[in-house]
Amino acid sequence: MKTALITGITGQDGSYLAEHLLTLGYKVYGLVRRSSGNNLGRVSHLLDKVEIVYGDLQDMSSLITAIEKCKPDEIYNLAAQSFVGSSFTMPVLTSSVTGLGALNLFEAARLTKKDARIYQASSSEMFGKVRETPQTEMTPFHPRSPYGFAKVFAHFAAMNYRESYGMYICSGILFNHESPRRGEEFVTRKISMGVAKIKLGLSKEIQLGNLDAKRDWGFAGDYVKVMHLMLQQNEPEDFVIGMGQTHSIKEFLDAAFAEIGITDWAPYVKINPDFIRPAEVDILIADASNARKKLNWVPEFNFGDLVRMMVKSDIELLS
Ligand code: NDP
Ligand code: GDR
Repeated sequence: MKTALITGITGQDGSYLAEHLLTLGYKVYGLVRRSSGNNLGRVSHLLDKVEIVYGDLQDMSSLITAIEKCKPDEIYNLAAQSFVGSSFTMPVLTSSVTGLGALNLFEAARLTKKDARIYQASSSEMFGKVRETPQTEMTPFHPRSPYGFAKVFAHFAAMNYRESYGMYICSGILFNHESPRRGEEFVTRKISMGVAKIKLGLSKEIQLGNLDAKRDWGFAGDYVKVMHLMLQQNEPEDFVIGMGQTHSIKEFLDAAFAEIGITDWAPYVKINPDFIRPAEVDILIADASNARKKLNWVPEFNFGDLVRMMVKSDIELLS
């Protein structure tokens, strides 16, 4: 039986990845940080199947202790301050957790379990002000937020630990992926939740920022499968993962409101300048042909399926 340690198990991806690895017969440990409230909501249904170890990416000794305890064959580093908007208000914390935190983990693994295979959650936000379209593994980075530059730091740290110490570390450069478990501050969930509230008469409007930005959106449940595949190759390699289709926020609104029979959503959407960022990533679109070819990765859910799933789930949740 293989053993995996997931940092960020309480997040969107962590919960889906834990389910996937349990299905594959893994012993799963999850690193959880201390909270004054309950941060185990997304994994509450798994608590009798996974083992929780307490620690924080900012505290290297807690990572060493966790790795010594779990002796993982595979480590999935999903923990991060992952919200781009908040990274502008908390740039130092974001850099410390999302950037230096990853380095703490690589160093802890090097010192205690150098042969563990490591997945690093890199991001399409590293492409930022894109130098070419679509983006591949070779596209240069130009991050546009503290979150973006923290992820670039972690990405290059991963590459250097691979090259300097021969460690098996892969970075998945994942484009946006969403689900009914997405945090409510992200635009897709904000819209699916807002549309559900409007449908149920609980709210009259959704307040948003820039509606012209375009993203390559997929389903998180599909994307966690590729994280596992990346760690099963003969040689470690970084991969771009996305659907290869881009849609604007306006198109997401079209599809989400269509689910409740509204074709003209303009009366329900207000622009609030508070949600406009100091710098924007205008358009992202992935060329994931390398992953499709080498990892045989085929996502099940398309953009329409995703929007439908999220709106339906929020209507059920609020009903
Ligand atoms: P979430 O924000 O849903 O989850 C983040 C996780 O990190 C949570 O479990 C959170 O714990 C944990 N965490 C935050 N700070 C710390 C810390 N200091 N120490 C330990 N754990 C911490 O993110 P997602 O699941 O959406 O994303 C997973 C990873 O993939 C992240 O690294 C993200 O940046 C990256 N990524 C995500 C993409 C996406 O579209 N979803 C695309 C590309 C990359 P708590 O529950 O206590 O807050
Ligand atoms: P993103 O996701 O920044 O791409 O990062 P988010 O959903 O926050 O924003 C996507 C786009 O929507 C625009 N937008 C708004 N965004 C939010 N959150 N709220 C709004 O009201 C709003 N109005 C318009 C944004 O300006 C942006 O252009 C996500 C995170 O999961 C990262 O961790 C991950 O690395 C990247 O995806 C890939």
